[in-house]
Amino acid sequence: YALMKDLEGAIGGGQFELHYQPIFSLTDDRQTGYEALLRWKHPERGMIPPDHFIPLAEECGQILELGKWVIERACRDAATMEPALSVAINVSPLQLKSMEIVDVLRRSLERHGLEPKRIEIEITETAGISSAEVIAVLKAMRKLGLSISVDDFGTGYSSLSYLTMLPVNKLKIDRSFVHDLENRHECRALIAGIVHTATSLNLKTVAEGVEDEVQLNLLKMCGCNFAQGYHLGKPRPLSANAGIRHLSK
Ligand code: G
Ligand code: G
Ligand code: MN
Ligand code: NA
Repeated sequence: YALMKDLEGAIGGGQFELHYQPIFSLTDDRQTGYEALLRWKHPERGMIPPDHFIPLAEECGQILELGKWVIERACRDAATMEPALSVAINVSPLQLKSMEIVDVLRRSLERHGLEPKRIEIEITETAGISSAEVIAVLKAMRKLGLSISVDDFGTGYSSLSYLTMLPVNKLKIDRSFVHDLENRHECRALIAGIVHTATSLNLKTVAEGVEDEVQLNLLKMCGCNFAQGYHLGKPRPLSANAGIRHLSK
């Protein structure tokens, strides 16, 4: 695996960057923050998407180093944004196995004078998610004042019992459900069900992958709280994002 070898020098070589995709409140159409999305600018192969290199980084253990870089850079960038905006950081399940990530987060927040509520942590539903180690790490993050979201909700782990054990704040509804919202009655029922479940558990919902106005309006009808997607804003480098945006009516 040539790519796996290239990963080793890529952090030091400044080959990674974060792009930011805006997230909006569906209650008042105001932007509430961004999701930070990692990009690898490979010197020979050009832009490599995270779906390709995150699994490699997880396999060779580099994900811990890379994950620290992402946290530090996202906090640095968040400190330059409007104080009303928060930044959501994706973390690999492997980063949640040790308390070290909590220290990394605490130090980055302090270094950049950032209020903890400005940072959200996105975790994915995986088999190990309700292990004692992971629960302890997530609780420590919450104690720091960070918010926790479950990414790709509805596609992963089959048992929902973890929701009663994990200290989470938000569910991010996977874009596959949003994609079929217009054509498939079942998807609308599913999203309404997720929103209902979230509300009963005192959680907020974020819809991902919103690609048109029809989807946006259906999501509002379902009572979804937040949304992101190409229709609302594509992931862009920090320099391209300025100020708080509103959805134009
Ligand atoms: O950026 P893109 O839309 O291609 O993202 C593809 C996948 O890569 C998503 O599932 C996203 O959660 C994941 N991803 C993006 N940035 C990061 C990151 O910084 N860390 C981890 N662990 N995953 C990321
Ligand atoms: O799994 P996660 O939610 O972290 O994945 C985010 C991924 O979704 C990124 O790769 C991002 O580029 C992609 N994405 C963001 N908005 C849209 C959208 O409207 N449509 C599609 N197909 N992908 C999107
Ligand atoms: Mn995500
Ligand atoms: Na997702």
